[in-house]
Amino acid sequence: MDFSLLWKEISTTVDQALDAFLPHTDEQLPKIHEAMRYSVFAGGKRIRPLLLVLAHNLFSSRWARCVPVACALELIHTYSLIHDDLPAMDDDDYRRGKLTAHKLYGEAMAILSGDALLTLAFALLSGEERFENEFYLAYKLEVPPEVKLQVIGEIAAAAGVKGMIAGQVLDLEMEGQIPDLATLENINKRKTGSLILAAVQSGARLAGATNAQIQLLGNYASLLGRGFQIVDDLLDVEGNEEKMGKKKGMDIKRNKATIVSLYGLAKAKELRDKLYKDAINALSLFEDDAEALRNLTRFVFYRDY
Ligand code: GRG
Repeated sequence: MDFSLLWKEISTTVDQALDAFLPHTDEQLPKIHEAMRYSVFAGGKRIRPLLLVLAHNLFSSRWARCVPVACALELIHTYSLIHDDLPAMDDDDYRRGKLTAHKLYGEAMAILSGDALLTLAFALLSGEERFENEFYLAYKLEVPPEVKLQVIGEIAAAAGVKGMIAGQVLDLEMEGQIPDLATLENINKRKTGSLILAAVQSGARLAGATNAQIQLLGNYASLLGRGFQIVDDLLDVEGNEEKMGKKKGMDIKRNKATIVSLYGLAKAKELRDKLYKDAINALSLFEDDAEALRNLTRFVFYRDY
């Protein structure tokens, strides 16, 4: 199948499932429900769900069972962006061309909607019974309980204080300082890389991959995570403002150290190109089965938004 059609199919299914799992605005507490929905449907690229499904598809084509996990990853990602945009963190007014959650709903509601998305993600992963709706039944996470528990644990660790939160804390603590490359790579690995790694490894695990195969894919995902962040840094200098839905130059304005500010544009691009080649090589074992994942890898490394 053509890659863009496959992307569309996966993201449409994930969006329909998210719509089914998120509380509706006509239920109690309409304001927070509206805020949660606003951020989840604000135009994200759905890269993490896509990674999960494509890693799964290397071993099995029954990707329907990935849907609850794909939704959980997107909910966690969305929560992290809502909190990252808050005045206490990056203090951004716009994301994806739209007002950020706290600008529209106020700071307290934005914090709570992020908290609610994070907890909803784990309710969804656990298969809590109120999700016995049409979507949950169609896309049930039918894997052995020990696999399910392992996936939940890995995603929790990736989002937690040794993963994404650690990265954010280290990032905040570095403000106004110039880190060396190893420090910066460590921040990026945790802040951006951990959820990407969890997406790829969970996808493989759900499909019944062996530990050795999951480890191998982990090498690929780590390279992808590093590349993802370098490209994010490059986009801040030369991305497409209209497509990104935000202004360039924010890292420079905030005096934020990035791979680009440390090494300059040319060296950052050299590193991106090297990581891209390494990531593609890391997939060679999977031959033709990894074609879709190669397409996504190319998009991540050379995207303009
Ligand atoms: C607040 C706990 C907490 C963590 C925040 C992820 C993060 C940590 C901060 C976001 C800062 C940032 C822009 C990091 C760069 C990598 C990244 C996550 C970019 C956005 O991801 P995309 O491009 O976003 O997948 P879309 O908009 O497509 O969903």
